[in-house]
Amino acid sequence: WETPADDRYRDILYQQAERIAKITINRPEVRNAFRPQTVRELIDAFHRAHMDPEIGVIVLTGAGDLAFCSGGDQRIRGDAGYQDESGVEHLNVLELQRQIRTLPKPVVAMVAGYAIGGGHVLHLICDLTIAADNARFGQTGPRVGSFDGGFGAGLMARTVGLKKAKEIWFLCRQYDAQAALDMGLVNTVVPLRELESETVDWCRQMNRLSPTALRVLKSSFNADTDGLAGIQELAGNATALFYTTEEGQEGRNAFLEKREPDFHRFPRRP
Ligand code: 2NE
Repeated sequence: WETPADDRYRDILYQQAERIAKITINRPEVRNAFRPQTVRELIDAFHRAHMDPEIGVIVLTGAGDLAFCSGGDQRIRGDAGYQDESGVEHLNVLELQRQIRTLPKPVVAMVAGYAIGGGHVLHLICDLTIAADNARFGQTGPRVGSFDGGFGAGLMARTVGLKKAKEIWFLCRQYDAQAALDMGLVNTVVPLRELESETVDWCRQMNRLSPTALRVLKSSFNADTDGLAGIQELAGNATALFYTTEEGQEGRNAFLEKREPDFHRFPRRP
């Protein structure tokens, strides 16, 4: 990676190269479990990659080979939720899920080792998942007194089918990389030593394609699931494209020139 990880973060790393941003959860001592600080930093890093016009694709991963992410840090889970440094209980991981889902660039989960609990939902939310052959997937919520009934349940069902999604949540089993591939939970499985190069290869391929086409497609995939918010995303892309047309600009120009707009010259296409 071209840039050294910068030191503004404590729990994550942010690097970039070749129009790819790599965001790494860096808490290997707890299998990359997240705490409020981690989620806060992830939200900042994704916002940074979102806003950077040099970045076309974002990779989310975990430090080391043992885990992508093991979900919420159970050590700081108080009686009413996950506690931050000042003892306030909040996690905001649902906000992070929505952010990954709606930001207009492909997000790729690069998974080595465990993607478990809330960490499993994070890979699910990403647009694509490249798994190493040592990857293991699963939910633990009903075992540890938790659940994710939002995208964690609904998007899971849309991804692997309703029966399989219920099995994943109701039995809390673990699935190896091949089983995950068979049920459509990941896009490909590669030997661990090839994980990074394969992921970069997929990112390079996407970076060679039309960013606008990828952007509109991503919002299209969300549109029906996300109801009006999904339509808003898709329609926002239509508005942005309309702004680039002479017809859109005529409205602005007429306002600034204090005259009536002249839309007659624009075709009423069939
Ligand atoms: C991930 C897994 C399967 C790994 O097992 P293994 O055998 O490879 O490692 P081990 O020994 O269990 O873990 C290594 C160290 O990491 C800590 C462990 O406690 C252990 O620490 P030490 O004993 O060495 O001090 N660790 C691992 N995961 C942790 C976690 N999530 N929080 C704090 N410490 C953790 C195995 O470790 C495992 O099953 N982990 C727990 C997974 C889990 O239940 N996560 C929470 C699910 S709920 C959730 O994420 C959630 C939600 O449902 C809704 C909203 C938001 C979050």
